[in-house]
Amino acid sequence: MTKWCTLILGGLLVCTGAFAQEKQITFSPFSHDLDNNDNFSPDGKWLCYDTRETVGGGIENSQSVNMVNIETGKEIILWKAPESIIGPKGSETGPAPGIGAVSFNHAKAEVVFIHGPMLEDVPARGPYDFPNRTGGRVEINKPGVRHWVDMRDIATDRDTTPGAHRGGTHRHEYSYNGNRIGFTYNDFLQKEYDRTVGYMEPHPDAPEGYSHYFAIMVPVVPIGTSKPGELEKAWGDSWVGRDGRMRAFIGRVRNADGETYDQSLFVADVPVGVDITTADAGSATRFPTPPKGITVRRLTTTWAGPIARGSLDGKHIAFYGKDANDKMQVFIIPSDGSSEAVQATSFPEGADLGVRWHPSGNSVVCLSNNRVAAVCVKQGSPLFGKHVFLTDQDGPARIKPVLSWDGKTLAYNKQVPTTIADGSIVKNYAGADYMQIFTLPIPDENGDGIADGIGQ
Ligand SMILES: [Ca+2]
Repeated sequence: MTKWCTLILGGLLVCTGAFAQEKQITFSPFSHDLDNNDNFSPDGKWLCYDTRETVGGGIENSQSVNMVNIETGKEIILWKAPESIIGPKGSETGPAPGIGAVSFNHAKAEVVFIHGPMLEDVPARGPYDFPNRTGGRVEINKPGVRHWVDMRDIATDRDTTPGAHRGGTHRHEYSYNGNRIGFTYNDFLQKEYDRTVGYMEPHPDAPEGYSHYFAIMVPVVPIGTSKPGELEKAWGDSWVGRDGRMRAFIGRVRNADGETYDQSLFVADVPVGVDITTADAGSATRFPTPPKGITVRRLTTTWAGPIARGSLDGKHIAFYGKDANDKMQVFIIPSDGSSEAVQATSFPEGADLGVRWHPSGNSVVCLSNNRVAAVCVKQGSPLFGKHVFLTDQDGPARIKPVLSWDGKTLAYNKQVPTTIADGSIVKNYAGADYMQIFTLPIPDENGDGIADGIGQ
């Protein structure tokens, strides 16, 4: 790779590669938020996103989930609620419904996303809130036809409907084979419990009108009541491997002293044959329990967070830990716990959120100091832990990176000036630039999943 070195003020010699040109994909006057999810369609031609931060803050004011063709720039609204209430979270009447955090199913032409209460349900359910949202699903060939994924049932005079939940599911993520959806969960009936991790499956016994049967995956105890080794909170979860058998997560766990806590990396094992209907859906006084056959393993004993990501081959988990200088870096650990975690990045400014695996399992992409980096994490390679920056560090923050399933294209968000037909620049509800989507080819001439320039 050609390298250019520039003498800048202060006498530092800065060497940068010849970066591939980043390409702006969206230009329309609203926000396009990738949310660092499974945003690429299986064929790599489309990116799904939500429109939060257009008319109000957060997912609660996102009015639609859309997709854009990365070659033509054509944008399609997949689902938009007929009516919305816009405003800050916390009022009695709104906001609602709140639609966002969308992900593609790799195995079927559909997307899944967070859906808060429809306006007609707000008087009974209340407005959008963490424990007041479920999954919506749209087939991409039938935009505007929304299916409900999971049932919410908050009755207190009887047991919760089997296969339903009593709160909120979010960060829905299909397993690669499409058989399961993992998610983070907040209970509404028993708020003494913190969030935990669950999964759902299409099932003939799923509640009527809903496609999936719900269960929690990770047992937790009420906040402040844990004994040593018990979990009070599970989050930051992601599938490891292709078939939904392992889910990595960050757990808040009570230490041996019975008083302090750790926050570490865990894995839940969910064998393919687990019968999800053996889960207890709970009641107003009984917290849901996982189906029989799920086990939870602790993988690390030092700080980990706020998210873990599993490799597609199921062999490794990438997560954030702290380096010797207390900076957040990306670490890699075998998913079977056969050896200790190894620090993969050593960025002076630390690694920022958004780590994603290359499908080869040989590298990850992450952010540091407003640059996107590709980092070799191939086991046994002399390049392990070495990186190449794919972008410079100029301009608005690059955030929420995602990789296509063939590993050839990177996409991410930047807030940039948006111009409309009369030449004027338009801003969002808060006077800020709209979020737009950019792509960048991953330079990898020999196709081994290790970006050109690493180690040079
Ligand atoms: Ca290569």
